[in-house]
Amino acid sequence: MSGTTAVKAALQAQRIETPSWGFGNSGTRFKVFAQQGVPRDPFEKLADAAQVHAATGVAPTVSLHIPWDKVDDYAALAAHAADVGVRIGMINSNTFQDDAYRLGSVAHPDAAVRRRAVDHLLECVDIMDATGSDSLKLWFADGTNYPGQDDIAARQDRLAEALARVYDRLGEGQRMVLEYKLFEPAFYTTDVPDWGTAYAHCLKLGPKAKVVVDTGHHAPGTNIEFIVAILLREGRLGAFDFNSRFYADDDLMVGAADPFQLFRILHAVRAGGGFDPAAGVAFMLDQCHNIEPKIPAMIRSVLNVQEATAKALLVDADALRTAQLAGDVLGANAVLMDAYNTDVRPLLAELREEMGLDPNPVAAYQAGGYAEKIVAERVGGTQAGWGA
Ligand code: LRH
Ligand code: MN
Ligand code: MN
Repeated sequence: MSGTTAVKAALQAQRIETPSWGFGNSGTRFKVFAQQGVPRDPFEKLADAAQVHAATGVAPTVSLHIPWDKVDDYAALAAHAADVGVRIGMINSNTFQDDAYRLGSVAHPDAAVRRRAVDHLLECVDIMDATGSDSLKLWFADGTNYPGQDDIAARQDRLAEALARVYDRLGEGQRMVLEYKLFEPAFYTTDVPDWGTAYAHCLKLGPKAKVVVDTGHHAPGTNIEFIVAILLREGRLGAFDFNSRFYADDDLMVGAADPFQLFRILHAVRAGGGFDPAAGVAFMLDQCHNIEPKIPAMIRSVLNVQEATAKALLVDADALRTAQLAGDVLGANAVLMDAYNTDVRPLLAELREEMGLDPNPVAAYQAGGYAEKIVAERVGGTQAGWGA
């Protein structure tokens, strides 16, 4: 295989998962701007996600968030997904929006609240069974706001106990991925604030527990590619939640704030063998589009990941190794920058034509008439998440 053929094959094999909540209305705590034509239920969210897949050819799965995507019949939801041309991806749990969780969920000091949270997580595994999803994504808003509010280590014990209960419930071919976040909504301590804490819990649980790297969940200046390299080396990188980070957890289009960082992260993925499907790394978007139209923004995000992936795949690995081993600092850096500075859009356009797709997915979507159709048909779309 020529170099270009191999790069195209890897790009065609990459899968980028879209989040159901990214298709609903979204905003900040100051204002949610309603848009016309947004989905009114999970079925319509899947239909919108199918548009992203139809335009890009690489987004065949959709993450659900429970209870935002609660339905009576999950098998029917999975069947609908298949009908419109997608599949159910990860099941995201939600232990942060009930009044009961004021002091936390699985790390709450009251055993009754912890039980309620664990019951929800077990219900999410039932939903995995019903939809054919293979992954449970766990993010906990648990933490404290004030020094002395609770015992830091005791909260870790409670968290570990809950995780073990859910881990034991996982069936054949199912796994859990644990997401960390530095702060928010808790401001003093967060119970899973960083990759080290997530990794320590996963290590104790067993091989079906992996870490999720949400690119918006770090302190400014954190070297995310280093984290990626370490987790891949340990076989514990489960997934990415991609989004941009201008200031904190912005959840805007991936690659918008810092496309070079996205390239560096994906270069670390490639260097660690993370593009090999056997590595089991899921590439997901975790975004909410506040002011821009949802479906084209999601398509743009998929393209941003693809473009950064293409650049990472174009890094001349042999030349890089030679320069590294020779201690050629500038030469090694130049190999990386040559790949980053390559315009990969013609290559991706060519690949899409080979896949029978329009070379310009955003334009193809806009010309297709779907946006006008949903504006005409849908009245009263739902909010992405909080308050839905
Ligand atoms: C938390 C988070 C997590 C949630 C999603 C809606 O900030 O990144 O992944 O499930 O946002
Ligand atoms: Mn996330
Ligand atoms: Mn987040």
